[in-house]
Amino acid sequence: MIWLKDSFKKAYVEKFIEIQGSMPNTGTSWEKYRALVVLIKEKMKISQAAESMNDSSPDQEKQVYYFSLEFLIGKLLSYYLINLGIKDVVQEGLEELGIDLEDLIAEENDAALGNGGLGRLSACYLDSMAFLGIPGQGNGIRYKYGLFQQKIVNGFQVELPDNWLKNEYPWEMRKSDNTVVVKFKGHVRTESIKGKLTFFHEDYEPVLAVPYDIPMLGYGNLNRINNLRLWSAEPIKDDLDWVSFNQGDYSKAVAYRSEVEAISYILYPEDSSHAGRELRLRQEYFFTAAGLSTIIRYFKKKNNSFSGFARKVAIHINDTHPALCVPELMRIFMDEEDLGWDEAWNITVNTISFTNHTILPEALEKWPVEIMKSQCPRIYMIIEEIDRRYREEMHHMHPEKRDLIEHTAIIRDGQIHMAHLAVIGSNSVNGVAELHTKILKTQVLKDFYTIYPYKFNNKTNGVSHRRFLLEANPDLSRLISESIGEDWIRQSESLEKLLPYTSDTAFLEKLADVKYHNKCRLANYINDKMNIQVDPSSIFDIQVKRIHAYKRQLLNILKIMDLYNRWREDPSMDIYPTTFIFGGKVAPGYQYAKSIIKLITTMAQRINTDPALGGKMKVIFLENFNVSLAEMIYPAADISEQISTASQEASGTGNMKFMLNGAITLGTLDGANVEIRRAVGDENIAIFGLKANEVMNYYQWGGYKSWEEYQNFPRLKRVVDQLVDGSLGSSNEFAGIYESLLRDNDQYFVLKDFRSYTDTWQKVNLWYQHKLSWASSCLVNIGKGGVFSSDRAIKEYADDIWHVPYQNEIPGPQEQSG
Ligand code: T68
Repeated sequence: MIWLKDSFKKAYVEKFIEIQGSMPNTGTSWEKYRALVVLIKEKMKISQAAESMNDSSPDQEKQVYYFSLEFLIGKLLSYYLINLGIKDVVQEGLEELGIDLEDLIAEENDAALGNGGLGRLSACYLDSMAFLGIPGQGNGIRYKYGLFQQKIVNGFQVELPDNWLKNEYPWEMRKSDNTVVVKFKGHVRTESIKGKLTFFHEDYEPVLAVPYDIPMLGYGNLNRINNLRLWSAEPIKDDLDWVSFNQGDYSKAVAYRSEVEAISYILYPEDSSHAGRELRLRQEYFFTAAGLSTIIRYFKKKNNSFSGFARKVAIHINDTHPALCVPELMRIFMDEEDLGWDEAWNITVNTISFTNHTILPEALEKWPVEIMKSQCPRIYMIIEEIDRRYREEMHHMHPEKRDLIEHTAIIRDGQIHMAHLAVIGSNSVNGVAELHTKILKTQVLKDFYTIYPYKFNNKTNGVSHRRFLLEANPDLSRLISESIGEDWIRQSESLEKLLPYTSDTAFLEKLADVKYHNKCRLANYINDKMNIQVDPSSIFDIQVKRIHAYKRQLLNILKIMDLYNRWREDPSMDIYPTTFIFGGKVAPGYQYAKSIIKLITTMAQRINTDPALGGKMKVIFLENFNVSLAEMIYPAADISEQISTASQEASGTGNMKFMLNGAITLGTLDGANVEIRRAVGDENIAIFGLKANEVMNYYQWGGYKSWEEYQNFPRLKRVVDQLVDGSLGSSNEFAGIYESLLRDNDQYFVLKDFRSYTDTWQKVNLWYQHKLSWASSCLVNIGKGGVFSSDRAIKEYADDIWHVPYQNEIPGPQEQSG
């Protein structure tokens, strides 16, 4: 689809008049934005049902369904204009109409239907599937409220609702015709009919699942427009309960309505803990059941037997949140399609694959049997039966290993272990970086690894380099394309062609200019938003991600406190001026992490207003870190802080986004940092701290005494004491942090790693002063970043897990013009 400027202008004006009944120059920015989105959708003919458009052949091509409670897609307009190859034409055409495209882009809400890494990963994966021509559909929830918006008030996080659907969301299309009913509660009546046990789910609470589809457009690939299907929960009658109304019980009817609407009301803001709330379980069953019913309906249109199901359908579950796919698919096959247990089980296991994203024990999902039984009684029966058969089979295979069975069973101590259900019910279990997969095999899921070694595999995460480099960093993209051509946009590994330029001074200077320009952009934003001036020629040392104890923002701010102490003592200290930038949200109930924000903002206030420093240090906490802000931050970074306690960060993906934009990683050997180091070489990354096996040995055998670290290093003792000795104000705000370090023996080894962290930071600071050496290392990071593209990751999923073909040679948008 290519427009010439004049035909675009004509089409746009006509569309605007059609929608608004007036000329564009009379409209608001919002109206202009909406008209542009509607025009693009029509032009691409994506108002048709995506499934029929992609697959008109009688024989169904294999479909991949990516089930996730989170899709953090961010803004689409600007990105889609790039993917369609029409951004320039549209920009110029609008300009001639007196409209600034940037104003329209600013109107779009950032769709924040996710918390962080896991949610953004699913968005990147849909992007790459569309690009690679894989028929891959997302399945999730259309939350009325996305992740809260963060304000910083008096240094504290305050949460505001994210009412992203307040205006309409023009990318989505409601597909009422595909509405399905999901059944909750009630009870199951069992009857033997012609010698066969038959199950009737009675007195259930019906919930309508109404799908809204968002088109997923890959770069240059218009033959394949995929679909993100998000389900909204609605009551079955417009206003009143189907039963209670007839019985005159209005309050019950109203309760029914709000209970139903609650299901898709809000995204849970916890990114790393499991609270076990009933509503969360209802969300999980809701989108799982609705998604599966779509899959079955579509499959039945094209096939008359289920025997080939797993050859035509791959269902991927993003963490355990959609693990009810296992019993629900069993239920459909047995109760609705009349298959026997064994056949249903074979198909189910062969269809489903599972990714684990965390080893934090508090994040592992467990549901009390009682909640499952009351919300999903039939599903509970099936889980019980899966568990019974699993135990029986294990007993036959390993009669001597009672412990093994107990450790791996699904139901234990009145709880349902969702990771166990997911492992047993799927054909593939993958971790998200090599180290993480190894920890799964040898620690967290080691018993399962002995039982099903063939299921385990690694798929190191990847990020959309088109979103986080091509779109986010236009100047760098231009420099790259001018030097090595445009192949890298479609083949991220081609970025390696940049490597010969590491000794080209002129090129390195251009690279440094681009970085400087991006830093100015961020500095202006900071000035506008916070009225703080930061020096774009200072080092931008950045840590942006969710705030969590294991990610150790604390280590970073203690380092800053230490530096500040030393600088005040010795103003002539040879340290290059640095701007420390933080950003990230905290789950509203996570008090400890909230106090970390307060510590950062307290130090920021102090340092930024200290005239004696002469601006050598600044500390910035950027509020409301989200996808759009991220796209401005990564291109402006010199140092990428990836400092989690080794073994705790499954992969990280911010590390990859920073790298692709030419930042140097300062990090521990954790998650994908390990692979980043291997890719760039020791001399192009700064690594410090305990190794994963050292940390795990301490966890297992003890032997760490944080008190000793504190006592033996005066600089460290001083910053820890400053948390509670009144230097930061009279309140007792940071006592909890202090206690976590000393009384609770510093679970995340902040004190243990402090010395090597500050030493390494100082070396990096010196290194930065050798401009060419630094720029050359930045370039190595960009050149080696291609392997961390989600295209690579998705090809691996397609080859090893889903067994679907993809296109390797995809023409760019320009070449498709006709
Ligand atoms: C992240 N996990 C990992 N979880 O922490 C990160 N959890 O290392 C990894 O790179 C990323 O997944 C992608 O694999 C999360 O982001 C969640 O967001 C989450 C959400 C709900 C419940 C539990």
